[in-house]
Amino acid sequence: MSLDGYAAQLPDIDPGETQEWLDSLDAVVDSRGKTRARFLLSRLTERARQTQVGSPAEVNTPYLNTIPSELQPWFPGDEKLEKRLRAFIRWNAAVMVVKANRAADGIGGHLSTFASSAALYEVGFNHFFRGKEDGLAGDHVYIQGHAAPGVYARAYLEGRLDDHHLDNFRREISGPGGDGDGLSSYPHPWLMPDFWEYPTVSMGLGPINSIYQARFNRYLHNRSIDDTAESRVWCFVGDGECDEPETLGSISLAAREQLDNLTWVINCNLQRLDGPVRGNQKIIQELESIFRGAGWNVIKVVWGSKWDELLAQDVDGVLLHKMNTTVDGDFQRYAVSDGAHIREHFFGPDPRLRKMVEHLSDDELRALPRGGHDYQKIYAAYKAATEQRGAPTVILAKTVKGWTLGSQVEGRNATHQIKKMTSAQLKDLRDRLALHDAIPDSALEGDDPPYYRPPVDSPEHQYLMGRRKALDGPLPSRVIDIRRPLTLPPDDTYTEFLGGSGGQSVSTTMAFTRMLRTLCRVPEFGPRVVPIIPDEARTFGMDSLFRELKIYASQGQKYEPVDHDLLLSYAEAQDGQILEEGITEAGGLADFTAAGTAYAHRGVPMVPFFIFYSMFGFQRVGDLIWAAADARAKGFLLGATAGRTTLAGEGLQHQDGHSLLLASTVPTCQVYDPSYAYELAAIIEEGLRRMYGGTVPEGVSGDVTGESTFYYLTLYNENYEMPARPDHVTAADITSGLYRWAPAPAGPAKPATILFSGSAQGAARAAQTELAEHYDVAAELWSATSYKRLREEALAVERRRRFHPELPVELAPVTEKLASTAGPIIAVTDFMKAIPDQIARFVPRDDAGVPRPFTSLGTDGFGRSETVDALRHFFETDTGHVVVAVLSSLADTGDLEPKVVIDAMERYGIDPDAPDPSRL
Ligand SMILES: Cc1ncc(C[n+]2csc(CCOP(=O)(O)OP(=O)(O)O)c2C)c(N)n1
Ligand SMILES: [Mg+2]
Repeated sequence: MSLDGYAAQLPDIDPGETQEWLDSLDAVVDSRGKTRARFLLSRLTERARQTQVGSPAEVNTPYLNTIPSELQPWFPGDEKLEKRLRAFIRWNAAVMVVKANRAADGIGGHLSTFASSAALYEVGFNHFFRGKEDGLAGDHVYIQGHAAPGVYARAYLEGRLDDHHLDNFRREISGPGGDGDGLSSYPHPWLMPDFWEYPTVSMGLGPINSIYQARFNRYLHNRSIDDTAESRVWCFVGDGECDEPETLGSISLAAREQLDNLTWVINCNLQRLDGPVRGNQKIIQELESIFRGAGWNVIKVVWGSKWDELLAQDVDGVLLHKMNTTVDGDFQRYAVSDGAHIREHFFGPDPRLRKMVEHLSDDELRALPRGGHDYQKIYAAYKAATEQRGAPTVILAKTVKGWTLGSQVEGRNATHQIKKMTSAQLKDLRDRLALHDAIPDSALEGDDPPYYRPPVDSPEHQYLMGRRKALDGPLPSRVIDIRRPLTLPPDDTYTEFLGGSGGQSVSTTMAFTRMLRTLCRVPEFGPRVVPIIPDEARTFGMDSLFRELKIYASQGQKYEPVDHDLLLSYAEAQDGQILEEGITEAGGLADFTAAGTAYAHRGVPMVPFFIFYSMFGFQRVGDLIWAAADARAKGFLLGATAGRTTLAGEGLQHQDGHSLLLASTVPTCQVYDPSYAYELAAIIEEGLRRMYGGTVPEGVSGDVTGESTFYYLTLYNENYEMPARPDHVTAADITSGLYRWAPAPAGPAKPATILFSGSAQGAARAAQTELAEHYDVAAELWSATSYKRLREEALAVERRRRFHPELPVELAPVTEKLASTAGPIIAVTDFMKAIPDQIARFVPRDDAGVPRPFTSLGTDGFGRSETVDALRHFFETDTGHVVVAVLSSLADTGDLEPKVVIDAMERYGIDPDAPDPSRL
């Protein structure tokens, strides 16, 4: 039994009256049946809503269209022309995929996703989606990745793409024309930077990004940075895609933030890649309850107009009952069945239903369309969505996967991956689309089916272009029009970090917090900084920023915070600057993407700094980071509490020794592991200039505002005195990835070179002293801020030499730098050995032409809960291990007696037979 706490706990002030109501209901159920009872109840709740009785929302409604036909608005378009345009687009989308696969077998492409959603997109393109030609940012439209052929087909009709582009679908490098002018398989701004804006093909990422984009638009508006009132965010989602946790994971935020600037269109074709999405249930009903429960406005578009007539006759509720009780697996079956089967199995069992469709032929029965193919129903839903206030809207549109592509494709379980069509199938498609005049039989006889584009002076073309002109130009279109330029901070902003911490012990995280505050205070530039913090500000010691910068809260702070009397109280404000996302790294990354692409998507460069637990960044939301790179996002990602041994006590799932490696896999990510505050300042200063400064170096992918790149920096929580920037060191030395930090001490005879990064600086420096004091070794110290950069530059040199043997020998920067050092090279890091190993191939050779010994000390293996000292000893990266590594290398080359190494191990308590930490 389920209890309603409300009715059970409040006193009944008139039990007699209550009983009368209950008796009436019982009487209706007995005499008129349950359908009638349900009908009356639903009328009562509707009335209660109208009179604002405040009855709780139901999570499900019957399996019907939300907007009844009598409330459908007049359709303002030219129905005939739109239908014809849809037919052209459908045709070209199919032909480009078919042709691509005839020309290059296995090149892939998708026919059936767009075939099911053509009307959903086209109603948007003809009536709703706003472009940018009025000088504003327009709408943000997230297109389902697999629907790309349909979007190319429309751009072709608009004259934005030509035959050779379509012929080069999925041939981005060579293509038949060999001009590299191909079309990317899916929406990739990186590869088609004038066209695509939102990379969506990794399922679930488009949906979550669209929510945070809508919220970020509100943030910009509330902070008086950009007027976003006219921009709507549209996101097209697959019904199968809803299984990804990212898709539904943040929908409550959209309702909580009252994002009525957000519309989702879920294409419920009931199928995903392998088969039905919910064969045994109904995906539309399931999604309805989830979205209603989360506070969204839900509009179901289930049935096409022809069903309205049948429903009007449904006095016994038998049709509704059948609709409600038929599962999706059966609906899919009906989509592939002939009229006789539908008559027999859907309408057949109940004589009242059978009678209802007596007047319809088998063909008419089969042609009863689903709502998602009915432009009038779609128009009504989109209009209602744009007029909705106070909540986001989701449109659940029922379609057939592969619609119009013929019986061998439509609704088949294999439909998602069908990419070939025979000439006969294409002929059927041509007939179905009534394109005989445009595509004659003769054109389909050979192996090269034609595209079709109506002439420029045709009514179709004029209409198509006229609609887009009225809606401010074509879409998707990635145009960078900087409407509000960014002024970079003056050079002296960073001076305070050059002098060191003056005897005080601080961490790089503390230094960064101070830097962030300084940057936020810079006039003009400051408001463009977007600090993003998941629920960890206190962990990072950044809670001091709450009061000064305030946490963004669209509705302000309606309560008095518990710590209101403290200097550092929890302060929320409508124009707050900090995005405090709670425990969602995915949400923080979606913020980062929205802010980091605002230069392109809104013409307003914004500078996100997203600081997270380094373990929960690339590892946890790596795919969102990959998509941010594809979207050409800019900004700074900061992995705090970095290092496998710098975070005491936390253990295996917290101690990060590999995010630098993961970060190095992202082509546009600049990866740095600084040890000192002045290094951090140099990297941030250079980063701002590279990303947001005016000119882009030749050969680098960028735009008018700077390079399309972003930074990943590690921040540690270990406190030590921040040294001043050594006099001989320039900012360029620091950002180059490697520079000599301290020369070898005078006196000792044997040379060695130690490279350190991040918090490993302590062990390296102590080792230098130990080596000089006890072992007659003079080690010089180098700070390695970015092994990724060193490796990339070395690879570029290697490649140049491979292809240009005629040029004089050129050394990689890292090789050249290390050539000025002597002795064995030992690199120590709080990350995996693979990080320094990135340069192992590029160490210089000695006078005899033999590569100098190179040893990486790092933290391979799972973390442990322990003290920092114990961890560093365990992972073999502490002072003693650095000393032993140097000595052992010297012994290897015969410069030292092995006994010295054994003595040193004893001195530093190293057990030569200790188990290997990377294997435990
Ligand atoms: C994260 C992720 N996993 C798997 C895929 C591979 N994939 C591409 S399309 C598809 C099925 C899509 O089904 P649905 O979301 O219902 O879209 P439809 O094509 O039916 O509109 C799958 C599994 C992907 N693109 N992204
Ligand atoms: Mg689907």
